[in-house]
Amino acid sequence: MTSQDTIAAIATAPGQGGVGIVRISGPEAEQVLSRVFRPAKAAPLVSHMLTYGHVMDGGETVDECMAVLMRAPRSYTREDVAELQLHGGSYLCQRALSLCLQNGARLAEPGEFTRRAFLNGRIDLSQAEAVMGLISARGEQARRAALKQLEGGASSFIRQAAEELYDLQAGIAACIDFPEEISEEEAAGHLRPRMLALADTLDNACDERAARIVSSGLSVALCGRPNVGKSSLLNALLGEERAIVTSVPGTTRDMVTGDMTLCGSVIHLTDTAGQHDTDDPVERLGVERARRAAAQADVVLVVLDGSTAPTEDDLALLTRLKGLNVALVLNKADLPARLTPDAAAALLPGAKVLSLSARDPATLQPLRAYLADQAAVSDNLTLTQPRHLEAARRAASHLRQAAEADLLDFASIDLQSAQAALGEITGDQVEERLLDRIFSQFCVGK
Ligand SMILES: Nc1nc2c(ncn2[C@@H]2O[C@H](COP(=O)(O)OP(=O)(O)OP(=O)(O)O)[C@@H](O)[C@H]2O)c(=O)[nH]1
Ligand SMILES: [Mg+2]
Repeated sequence: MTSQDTIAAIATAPGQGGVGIVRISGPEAEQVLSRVFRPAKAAPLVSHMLTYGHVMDGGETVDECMAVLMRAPRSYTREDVAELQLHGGSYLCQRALSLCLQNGARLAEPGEFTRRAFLNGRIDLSQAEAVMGLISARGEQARRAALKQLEGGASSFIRQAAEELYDLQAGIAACIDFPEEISEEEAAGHLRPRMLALADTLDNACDERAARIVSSGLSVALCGRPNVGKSSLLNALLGEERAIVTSVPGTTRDMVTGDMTLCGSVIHLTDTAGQHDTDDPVERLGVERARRAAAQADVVLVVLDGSTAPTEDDLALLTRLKGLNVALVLNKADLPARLTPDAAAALLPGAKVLSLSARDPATLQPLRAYLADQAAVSDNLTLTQPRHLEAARRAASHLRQAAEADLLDFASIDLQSAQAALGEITGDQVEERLLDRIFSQFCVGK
């Protein structure tokens, strides 16, 4: 696979739409376009200008369309790029694509246009990944983070760190090459604090929780003993009858999930089976799943029935959840209270207590505000992709090893490893296999 060949793919999503776009990129893009597109007025195409005409299969008109040619290097891939803007039907797009393939292009791999943009130096690897981040963003928070990355936020941070690393490596090389000018102790005394400071800077940029929330949303588990109103609360938050609600304890056996967006953040809700001591084998499986969901959640909402006194099952559950990020939801506030917010707060000191009724949507606002607050992450987040965090942590760990090395020779090897880890983020040092893995996650046509 080389950029010597010309690739084509449908760039718009499958299904019917106002327009459907077939994109072509490579040295033959203009020729392929000229073979399948006939402009309404016979005149040469002007780069970056839309031209009205028809897609032709020999003498047969296939569709009326607009075409645009974007000559290199002012294009997405930095190659010649041509696009056909057709009527947005799946069959039409397929037919136009087939024509391009019969006329000199080959079908693009997933992400191949963006891969070419990266290989041709228009964007670095972290920016290429941000393109997919933007496409898959489900809320404002993810969109903002991906755009920042696309604009080079992560790249410039990593490049600055890489510059400091080069300086450190140069310092060590000077000491090894000119031992009479600077002693090893002197150099180490001077360079080690800088290695540790850089390791701290990298570690501080790695906020795994925030990064996970940006990419997958805040995961929230609704837990509690049977019949307290967990499923009712899920439905009330989602505004739809997602889970079955009955007055029979043990109604929910499996997990029921649903997503909502609050202040631009995606909140991933999981309703779980009521947790209590039971011999019923099906319920027990449900309870096990509920416990797993709680352990994996960013926030556990323990639902309590405010119209009854706390039971053994409530207390056992609160004990089991110690150490997790728990908030107490006192449900059924429309009924006479048997458990006050103060009494609930005493059950789990320090936990947030929210009183509401799943039957009255107007009472849910404080819970929504609480969840939005839990999902909020700093706008200054630099690294948000798990792959970048892992590489930055690895670089920091090599820097710490370098700072501890007895001999500068060894430190130098650790610094090279740190440099390689940072290079994986921007794609300066990257194996073909890693590129294959990253771009295979892209959609075809991007
Ligand atoms: N009065 C009142 N009843 C409620 C409220 N929320 C839920 N209920 C009732 O409580 C009963 C149990 O509700 P569910 O939502 O099924 O409870 P659950 O916690 O999911 O129960 P399991 O699935 O069995 O664990 C149903 O009869 C609901 O209508 C509320 O805020 N006020
Ligand atoms: Mg339920």
